[in-house]
Amino acid sequence: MYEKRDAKDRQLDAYRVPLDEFRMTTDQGIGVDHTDDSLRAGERGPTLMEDFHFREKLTRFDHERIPERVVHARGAGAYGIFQLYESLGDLTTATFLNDTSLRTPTFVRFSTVAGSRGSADTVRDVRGFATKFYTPHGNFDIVGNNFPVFFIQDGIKFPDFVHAVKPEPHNEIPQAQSAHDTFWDFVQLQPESLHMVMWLMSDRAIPRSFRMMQGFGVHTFRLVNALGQATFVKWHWRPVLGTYSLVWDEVLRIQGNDPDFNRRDLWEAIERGAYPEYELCVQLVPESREYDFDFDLLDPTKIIPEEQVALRPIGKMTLNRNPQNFFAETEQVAFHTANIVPGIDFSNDPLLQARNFSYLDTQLLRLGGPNFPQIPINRPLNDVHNDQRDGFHQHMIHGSRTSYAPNSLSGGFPAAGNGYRHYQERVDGVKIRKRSPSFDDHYSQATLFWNSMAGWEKQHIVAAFLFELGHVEHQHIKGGVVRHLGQIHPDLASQVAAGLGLPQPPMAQVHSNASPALSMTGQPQSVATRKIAILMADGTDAGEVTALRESLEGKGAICEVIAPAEGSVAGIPVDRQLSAANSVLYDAVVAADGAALAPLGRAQFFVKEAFKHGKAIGAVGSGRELLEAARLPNDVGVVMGDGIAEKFATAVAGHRFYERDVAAVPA
Ligand code: HDE
Repeated sequence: MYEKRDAKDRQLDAYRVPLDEFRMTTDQGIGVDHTDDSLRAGERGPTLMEDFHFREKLTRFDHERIPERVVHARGAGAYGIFQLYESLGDLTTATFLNDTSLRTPTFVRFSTVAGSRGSADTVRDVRGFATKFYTPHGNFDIVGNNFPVFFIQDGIKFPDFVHAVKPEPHNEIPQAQSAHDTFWDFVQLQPESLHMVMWLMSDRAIPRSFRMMQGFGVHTFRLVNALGQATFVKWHWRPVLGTYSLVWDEVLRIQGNDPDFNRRDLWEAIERGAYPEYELCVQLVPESREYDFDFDLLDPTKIIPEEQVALRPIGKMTLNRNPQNFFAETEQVAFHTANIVPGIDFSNDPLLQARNFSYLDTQLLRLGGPNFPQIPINRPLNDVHNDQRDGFHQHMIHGSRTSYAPNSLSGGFPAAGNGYRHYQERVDGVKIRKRSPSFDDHYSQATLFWNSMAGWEKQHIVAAFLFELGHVEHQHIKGGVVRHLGQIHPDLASQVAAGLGLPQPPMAQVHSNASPALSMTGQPQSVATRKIAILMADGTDAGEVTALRESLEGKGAICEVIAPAEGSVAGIPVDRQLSAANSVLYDAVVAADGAALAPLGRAQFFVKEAFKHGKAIGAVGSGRELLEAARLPNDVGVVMGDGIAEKFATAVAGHRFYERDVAAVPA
C-alpha cells in the first residue's frame, strides 16, 4: 500500500471545503436559513427583486457550464505518485528524473477524443493519456495518447482533421463516431493519416480499461544534461496489468448498459485499493543517430520500432487517489505540451510545435482568462514569482510596489543558476511553407502494423473497416480508401473491397517486415481486478461456489452474484438481479445453477453472449445444464469439473478466446 497523502494533497487541503463545517451562506457570507421558497409579496404574490439569495442562486446556476474541451471533452482523472527506478543524471538535469528518493505527485486525465462530455466511454476512438508531474522545479506534462502516432504531420491540419471527425455540421450526426463520410473523406485525401487509421481500426481503439492501456508521448522530445548535450527521447507508458481490449460487438452493448464503463472501472479500482500502475519507459536516440532511420524522427506518423530501439523502463506511476470533485479537478485541469522543466526540451516536430501554441490558447477561453494556472489542480508545488499581473480571476495579492524588471526597488531578479535553458540547437533555413520530403512515405509503417498483427487482430481490423465504411454514403470515398489499402497490404485491401462489393484495387508490392511488439498477444496475464459474474439460483451448491469465489478473490478478482431476484440465494447475498445484469459488463461468467436457470431465456442469453465475446466460462454444480440449454460447445475457455478454481483463473487471466467458433452457437 502506498502512503496516500503527498505534497500536492497537502497543498490542495487549503482549498477544500470541509463538509462538517457546512453552514449555508450566500457568496458574501450572509447566513441562509431557508432556500426552499423565494421571497414574495404575499404567499401568492410576485417574487421580489430584493431577494438577493434567490437572484444569486439562479445567476450562479445559469453560469455553471464552461466550454467543454474542443477535443478530449470526455475524461476521467486520478492522482498518483511517480517514482524513479534509477537516476538519468547522465542524460537530463530534470530533478524528478535524477533523484530516486523523490515521490513526484501526478494527476492523470484519460479521455476519448471525438465525443462530447456526455458521450459513452466505449466508442471506437483514440484515448488521451495526459499526465501532469508536479516536480520540485515546476509542472511537467506528457500530453499523450494510447496510440504512438497521429493522424497528421503538421498542426496546421488539426482544425481540418477535427472538423472531419466531429459530427457533420449540417445535422450534428454522428456522436463520438468516425463511421461517417467526412472522416473517411479526409482519410482518403490525406494519406498521412493511414498509419494512425490502422491503429484506430484495431482493438487498441476499444480498451478494456484505462488501467490496461499503453500511453505514448508520440512526438520526439529531448533530454538535456548538465553539459548541454541532448538525447532524443520518446515517452511510453506501459500498464503493469498488460494491454487489453474489448470486442466490438461488446462495446456496442456496453454503451447502453453502462456509458461510464471505463470511468467507473478506474474509479472503483482506486476505491478498492487496486491501484493502477504504469511503467514509464523511454526510447533514447543520441543526436548523432538522428538520420539512421528510414523515417524522420520529427514525423509524428512514425514509430521507432521497439526492435530497433529498445524500451528502457525508468520508473513507475501508481494512481492511488480519486478526485474529490470532478469539476474542480478533472474538468479544470489544464495540460500543455509546453509545460516542461529544466532538462527536457522539444524537437522540431511540426505537430508538437503547433501544440505548443494551441494548449495555452485553448485554456484562455475554456478556463476564462490568463489566471487558470492559479486553479488548485494547476498550481505547481513550488512558489510562483513574476511580474505578470491582473486579469480575470486573479487570486494572488501582490504586495510589491513594482511589477517590472529590472527594478531597483523590490528585487524581482531572474532565477540564478537553475532557470530553464533552451537547448542550443543551431537553426538555419529559408522561410518556406513546405513539408520535408523525409515525411513522404505514408504506407510502410501502416504495412508494418498490419504484418505485426495476429490472425484475430487482422480479422478485427477488416471487420472494423467494413463497419466504418459500411456507414459511408459516397461510393467515391469508399473507393478512395480501398485504393490506399491496396498500398498497405493486398490481404487487407482484398477483404475490405470484397465486403464493400467494390472491385479489387491495384495492389502494391509490400514489404514483409514486422514488429512483434505491436501485437497485443503475449501480454502479462493476471486474474487480478477481473470482474466475474456468478449466475446463481435456488439450486446452487453454496459450498462449491464459495470455494471457487474465495480462490478467485484471493487472487484479486472481483466476483458478483447474479440471481433471478434480489436478496440472497443459498445464504449468499445477491449483487444484481438477472434483468438488470448483462454479460458485457464482466470479463468472465460462472454458471452455478442449472435447474432453475436453464429454462430462463435471459440466463441462456447471458452465457451465450459471453461465449460469443470470447470470455472464460465456468460451470460448478448443476451449472453445466445451463451451458447445455444454451447449446454452448465444449470449446476453449469453457471450464468445469475437477480443479476448476485453477483452470478457470488461468482462463480468465488469458482475457479472451478469439479462436472460438462463434458461428457454431445458435443466436
Ligand atoms: Fe491535443 N488538444 N492537439 N493532441 N490533446 C487538446 O487542449 C491539439 C494532439 C491530447 O485531458 C486541447 O485543453 C492540436 C496529439 C490530449 O485535458 C487542444 C494538435 C496528441 C488532450 C488540443 C493536437 C494530443 C488534448 C483541447 C495538433 C497526442 C486532452 C482542450 C497540432 C500526443 C488533455 C485542451 C486533457 C487536448 C490541441 C494533437 C493529445 C485544443 C492543435 C498529437 C490527451 O488545445
